[in-house]
Amino acid sequence: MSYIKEKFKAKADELSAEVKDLLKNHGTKKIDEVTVAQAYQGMRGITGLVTETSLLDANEGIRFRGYSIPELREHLPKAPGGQEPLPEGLFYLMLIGELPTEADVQNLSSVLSRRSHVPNHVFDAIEALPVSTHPMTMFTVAVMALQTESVFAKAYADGMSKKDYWSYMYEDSLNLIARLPRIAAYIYRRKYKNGDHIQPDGMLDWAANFAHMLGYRNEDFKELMRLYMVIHADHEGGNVSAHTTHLVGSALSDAYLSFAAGLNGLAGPLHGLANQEVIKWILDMREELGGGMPDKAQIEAYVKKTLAEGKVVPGYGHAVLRKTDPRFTAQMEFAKKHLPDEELVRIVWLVYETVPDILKDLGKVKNPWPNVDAHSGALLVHYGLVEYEFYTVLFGVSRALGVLASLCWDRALGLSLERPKSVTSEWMKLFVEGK
Ligand code: CMX
Repeated sequence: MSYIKEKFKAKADELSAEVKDLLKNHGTKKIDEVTVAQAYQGMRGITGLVTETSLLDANEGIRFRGYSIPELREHLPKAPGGQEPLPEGLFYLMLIGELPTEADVQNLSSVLSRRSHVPNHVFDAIEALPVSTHPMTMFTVAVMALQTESVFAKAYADGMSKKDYWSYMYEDSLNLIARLPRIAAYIYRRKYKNGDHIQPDGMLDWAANFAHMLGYRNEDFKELMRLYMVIHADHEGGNVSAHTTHLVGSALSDAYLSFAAGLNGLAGPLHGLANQEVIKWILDMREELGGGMPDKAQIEAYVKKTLAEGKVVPGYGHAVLRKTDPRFTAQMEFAKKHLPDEELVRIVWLVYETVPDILKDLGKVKNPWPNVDAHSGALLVHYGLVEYEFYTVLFGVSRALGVLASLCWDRALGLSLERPKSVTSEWMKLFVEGK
């Protein structure tokens, strides 16, 4: 067994014993109550899930095992000559619960590189779809095609013991993370670059190799991919992609089935697809205003028009956050350092100065501040990745790190099949009448 796997097992055994105690001694303690509104309105604010990898504070934003995004940018190992954290390091942190050393990260990078082979039938499955298919659909189909490689599913069919679930889930998770950049890059090159594919470079780290296979050689773009893969990886357990992966995994579906389900949630416009919606919205605005840099009054008028048409302003608002998303701020800092004069970036910043006040004035929007999706498109366009329909695939590759680390924990802790109770509106009416 690899030392990282051994370390995970030791940590999991320790926490499993503590959870057993918690359940034995405090299992009946209430941690929350549920209102009628919460049952109808997306279960907002109900504490009802356990996720080890990260925790979201409404004002401070996300913390991965206690570390904020600025802290991760400072403490996680970097590529030689680089300044952004390596996503392999974040995966290690989420899985093990401790900051990795440089050697841990290098080790994980080479483990992923060794496991990255994608069987041909996966590419055939992608090729079977029309080129016009949305890249997220191609991505999910490819992950489903890769399910043939699940060692968890095979071991389950062969009759594995409950105590081994974690081990096979760990193997599947690493294998899947290792293969995703190749699959995503294949989809990109097939759809937008006439099928002119680029072979992986085993000397590069996971994110830099992804940038390379997409066709971007620029060192700053590799840095952007490292940062992008870190900040999109996890956002505690209740968001649609994480919750779906966890829910489907609770049926003992393997990592491929569970992650593909999570990706389908990420593909929704209120979740991950918002990153393509934002840049589309900005480009449409610029075109409608005749091109060039709009001024604040023009942006204000365009935002009001969007709202009057009954649409949301993409990239703004959040179900849990109540302040500017630190993932937005991290991208803003990257842009200030690397591309401060990029017009699209300056538009993003001017939108940031304009939108919150308008949303506040509506009186119903709980969070008028930008989320992670408000900034990413402008950075990607700058480096030439203009095909915005592809952006949610990038989000998905990153999200795998968090949801698959969580899935390993789910099986290691022996979490149960998820099955909350639902009621009908008839039941609700009788309940409020006290019947
Ligand atoms: N523009 C316009 N109206 C908005 C809004 C926005 N950006 N954000 C919220 N509102 C509206 C809601 O549509 C809702 O209106 P109704 O009462 O008429 O239905 C009202 O304000 C209250 O909503 P809320 O409680 O503030 O927000 P929710 O928790 O229901 O929804 C979210 C959160 C993210 C879906 C919502 O803010 C939104 O639609 N934002 C735009 C899409 C987006 O950027 N999504 C990406 C989120 C991050 C991610 O997951 O990737």
